[in-house]
Amino acid sequence: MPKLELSFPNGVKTTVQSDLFINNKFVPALDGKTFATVNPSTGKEIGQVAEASAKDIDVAVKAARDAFENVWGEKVPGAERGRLLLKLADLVEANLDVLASIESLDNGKAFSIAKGFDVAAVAANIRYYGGWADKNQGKTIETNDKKFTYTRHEPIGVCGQIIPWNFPLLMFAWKIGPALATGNTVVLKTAEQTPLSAIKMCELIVEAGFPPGVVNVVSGFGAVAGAAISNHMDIDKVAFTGSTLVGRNIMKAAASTNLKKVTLELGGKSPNVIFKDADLDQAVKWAAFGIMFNHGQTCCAGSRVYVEEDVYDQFMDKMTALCKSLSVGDPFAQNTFQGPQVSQLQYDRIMEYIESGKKEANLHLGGVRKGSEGYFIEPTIFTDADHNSKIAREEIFGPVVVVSKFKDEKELLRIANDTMYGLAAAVFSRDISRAIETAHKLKAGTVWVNCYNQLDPQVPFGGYKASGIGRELGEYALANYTNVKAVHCNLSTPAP
Ligand code: TXE
Repeated sequence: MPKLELSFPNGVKTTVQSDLFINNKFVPALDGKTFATVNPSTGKEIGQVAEASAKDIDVAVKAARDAFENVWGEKVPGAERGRLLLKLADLVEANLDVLASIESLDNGKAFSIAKGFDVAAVAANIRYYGGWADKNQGKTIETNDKKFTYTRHEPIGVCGQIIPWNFPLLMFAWKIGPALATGNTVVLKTAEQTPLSAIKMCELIVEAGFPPGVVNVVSGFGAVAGAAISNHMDIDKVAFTGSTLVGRNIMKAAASTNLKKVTLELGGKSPNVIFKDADLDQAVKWAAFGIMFNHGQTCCAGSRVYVEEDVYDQFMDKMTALCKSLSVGDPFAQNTFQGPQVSQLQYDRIMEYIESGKKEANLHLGGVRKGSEGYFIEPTIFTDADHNSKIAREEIFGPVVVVSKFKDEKELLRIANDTMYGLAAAVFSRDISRAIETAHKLKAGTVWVNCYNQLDPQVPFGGYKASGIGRELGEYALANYTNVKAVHCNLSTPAP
């Protein structure tokens, strides 16, 4: 298929392949199908990309299997795998503007944020796992002096990876980094809303020198290409980030096929607790960032804010002023903080929540579309929502926050933890004992103290309860991509 010729308002020009990436080659879908990727700022098509079917997944899996058996896995020393990952990280940095421009166009996030946060973090994550590639070791285990026993951390094999559209390139890095460092090969499906930045990355994967078949990237839809991955009999592990609903389907598919290993990173409805002794100006800034960053399309978004009664009015005044001041608009404009939601479907879902919220709570700010084209929504605050209302319980995945006041700390903790989710939480207080005690009582995989949305490649991320299974990032993620083999060597015990 022809390459897409892209030129951006910031002067960057580039081309992007529109095909599937299998065996280090760009190839059209076997049945020639394509689909449109849309610019969410305008609602207009950017171009057509290949639409993978189950047959294409078969081809990609075969490439990944051949590579695993012959040119990757334990065939390649960790130091060499690490060298390639470090080279890839350097190439990402050398192509920062191009990658960030593509991300901004296809997803709608502000170019400055795509560059300063997303793509910078992509390089940092890949580099971090490059460092791990020759350091993930087993143990020798003492049993008795007639035996030598040890463990090996072996790669699992072919990994299917299915990613969402909210951080297209960063999720790509979170997935391939630990998988490749530990010697697995990959068939990764991008989200149908945002296929372009990952396809561009594939050019860098070739340039870095990864052997053919180690990384295979397919664009396509969840019900077809995604389901083909989770049902595939020759995929050894599936890693998924997306909705809780689809996460359940992926587990079911794994259970009813080859019991492939499953890790899931799913939704959230994260509580953010502001005590009266917090530095209120800072707490307001972090709380606004906690929910409005990435247009609310963040799995760990602080969508439920609980403020201690004594400072509630003050908090609301400051939070309202701050949210009003956020600049919503063209992702390529210099001061933009918030761009459009990713798609018409996501826009509609959020507006439906806002409509239901109007019946259940007090719409304090926003709640309306911004402009006349694209999928822009004004930062929205609800107050006086019952804890059991839909907007207080369900993941909205948009720039919509529910702020409530609390008096009793015990009751607050009960409400904060009364959710099916457990991805993240935050607490603001100047009293460090109180903050840490609260952090320990919140049932979430990540708790931020006096900050929000802080992610480091070294620190694990993942969910309690229905927010997921397994951990990404840090040393912990390596365990999701290795089988532990125990080897018992008999030194001198005669047979019984
Ligand atoms: O997610 P889906 P959607 C949440 C958020 C959002 C909601 C719906 O609340 O509003 O999910 O978003 C692939 N088998 N999150 O509809 O459908 C799909 O192609 C295999 C939270 O976009 O879960 C895409 O690649 N794969 C979240 C990926 O799954 C399937 C990020 C995510 O899409 C599939 C995104 C199937 N049957 C949404 N169906 C987070 N945790 O960060 C779809 N997919």
